[in-house]
Amino acid sequence: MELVTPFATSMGVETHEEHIIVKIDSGGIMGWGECVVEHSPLYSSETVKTAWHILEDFLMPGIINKNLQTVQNAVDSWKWIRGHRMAKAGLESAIWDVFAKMQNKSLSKILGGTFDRVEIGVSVGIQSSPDKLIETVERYLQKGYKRIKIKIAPGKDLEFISPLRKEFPDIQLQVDANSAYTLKDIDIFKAMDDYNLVMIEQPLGYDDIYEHSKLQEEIKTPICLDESIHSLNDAKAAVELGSCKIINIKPGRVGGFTESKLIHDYCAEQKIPVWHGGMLESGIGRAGNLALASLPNFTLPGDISASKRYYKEDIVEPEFVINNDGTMDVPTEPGIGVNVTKEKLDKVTLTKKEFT
Ligand code: OSB
Ligand code: MG
Repeated sequence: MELVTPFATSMGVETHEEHIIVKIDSGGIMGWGECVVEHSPLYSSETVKTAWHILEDFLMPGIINKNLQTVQNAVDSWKWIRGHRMAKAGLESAIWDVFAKMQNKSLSKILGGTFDRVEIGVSVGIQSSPDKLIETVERYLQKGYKRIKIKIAPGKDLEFISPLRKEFPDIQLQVDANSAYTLKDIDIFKAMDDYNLVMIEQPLGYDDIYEHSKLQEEIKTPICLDESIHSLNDAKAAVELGSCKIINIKPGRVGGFTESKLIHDYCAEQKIPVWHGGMLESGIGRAGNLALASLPNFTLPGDISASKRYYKEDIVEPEFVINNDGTMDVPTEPGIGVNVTKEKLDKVTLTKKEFT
C-alpha cells in the first residue's frame, strides 16, 4: 500500500508498506490479523519473506486441523520456534479475532480492555528543514493530534527540536531515534533535557539494554525502549537495570497480544507507563492495536493515527478517524470490530496462498 507521504526515519525512507494479512476461516467464522513485517530488515531482522517462510513452513502446518480450545493452545504449539515474533503475532491476532467472534465479544473485551476511547498521537518523519517540520506539525495539530512524535537522526536532532519547541512551547512532544546514536553522543541527549520532551525513544543500539541504563543515569528526560524489548524478560531486564522509564509495546515486535499483555501487566506492577507503538498498519492491524491500547496501563498516547494519515484508502470499513478531543474510539463490534473490504484488499494483494 502506498503511503500518502514518504516516511523518513534514521533507518531510511519508506514510500510503501508491504505486510502480510492472515485470514482464518474457522468453521465459517473469519479471523483477521496483520503481520507488520516490512520489505527490508531495517527496523526488525524479520522481513516479508522471512515471515512468509515461517508461516508457510512451520506456523500454518502446526495449526491446521488442530482443535484449539484457547489462544494459549496456539501460542504453546509454536513455542519451540525461536524468534520470528512478527510472523507469530500476525497469526496469533487472527486467532484472537476468531475466539472473540465466537464469544460475540469485542477484541478489547476479551483482552481485558477498560477504555472505550484511547488517546492517540502522530509520528512525524524527518522533514527537509525545520520550517517544513513546523508546517507539518501545525497541520497535524489542526487535525486534532495532541501528542507529536518526531523522528530524529544525527545532524537532524537539536536543529529541529529547538525551533519546533520555540514555535509550540506547550505541546506534548517526544522524539524517536530508532537506534541512530551511541554513548559517544551523550552531550546531544543532555542538551535535549532543556526541551521538556515527554521521552526519547530508542536512542542507542537496536538490541541494547545495558548502555541505555548508562545513558538514563546521565539524563533527566525519560528514555522509552522500542526496538530492544522483544519479551517480558527483556522488559524485566530493562526495568531492573534502569534502562528506561517508559516502554513502547507493539504486539508484532513482542510476538503477539499474549506477550504484550504480560509486559503490560508487569509494567503496571512496576509503575512503568506503557504506550502503543505503530508499524504503519492497515486498518486490520490498527483495529487490534486499538483493542490492546484499551488496557488500563496504556496511559500515554499511542502511535495510532487516522487511516487517512497513512493511506489514501484503507482496506477496512469504517476507516479510523480521530475524534475532536484527540482520541480514537475502540471498536465495540465482535472481534476486531471492522469489516475488511474484499475489493480493496484484492486491489493491493501481490500474492496469496491458501492452507486447508
Ligand atoms: O519506531 O515507532 C517506530 C514505523 C515503522 C517502524 C518503526 C516505527 C514506526 C513509527 C510509525 O514510528 C508509527 C505509526 O504507525 O504511526
Ligand atoms: Mg520507535
